[in-house]
Amino acid sequence: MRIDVVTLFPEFVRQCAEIGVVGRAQRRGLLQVATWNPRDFATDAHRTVDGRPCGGGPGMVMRIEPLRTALAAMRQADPAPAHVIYLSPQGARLTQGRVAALAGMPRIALLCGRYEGVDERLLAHEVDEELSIGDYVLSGGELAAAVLIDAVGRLQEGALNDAQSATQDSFTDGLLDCPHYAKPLHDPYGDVPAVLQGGDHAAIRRWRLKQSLGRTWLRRPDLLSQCVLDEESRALLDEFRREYLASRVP
Ligand code: 4FV
Repeated sequence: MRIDVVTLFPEFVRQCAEIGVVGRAQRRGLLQVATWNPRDFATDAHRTVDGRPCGGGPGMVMRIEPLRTALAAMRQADPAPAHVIYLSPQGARLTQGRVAALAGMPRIALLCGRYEGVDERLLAHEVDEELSIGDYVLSGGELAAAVLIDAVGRLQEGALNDAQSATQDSFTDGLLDCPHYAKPLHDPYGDVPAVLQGGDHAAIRRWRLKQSLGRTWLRRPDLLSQCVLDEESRALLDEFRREYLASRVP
């Protein structure tokens, strides 16, 4: 997969994509991240990329021309069509489902805003999709782009040493993840649950599913309402709820 990033801070984005699983995915040739700095495509002496907002108001706005030229250069560099994404609070919320869909594309391009944002005409003519990583305001789209590169990069076939870990991710089945433990089995902070020490993999699978269901019910009931639970899951959730409510009776 190829990811092109249009950003005023290319070194930051490249560094984010060189660490951990994503960095390894790049070294394994599973992922290629390229950056394009609009300032390199500004034609005036001061290499201006921003302008005062038309109609007045605070801050600055990213101008059309350097971005249009940078996007044209990006397309020129590789014939593969790019699905262009603008990261902004006005976008649809990024979900694991959308991440999985994007991870299957051969090429995406991420447009990182700065200042108050980007001239709307550029967005209307060049952007296929607008995505938000959350309802808060960042000083730039680079962190959101790094989030997307990481989420998509780790799903590239062969990126995770144990492909299974992607299938057992949070949200993959719409539920929050179960608790995780490592040795020591006994510690002042508590013991590892006995079921995880018993080697009964069927019981371990049920325990983990029950914990995921219970946590989702407690912490993200909005997610649970979007899930279609099978008979086993309904029974395990009922079991969790009964035990939880019983544990809270003084
Ligand atoms: C953002 C978000 C975000 C808005 C103005 C960049 C900033 C500045 N991007 N999810 N939340 N972007 O806050 O994606 O240009």
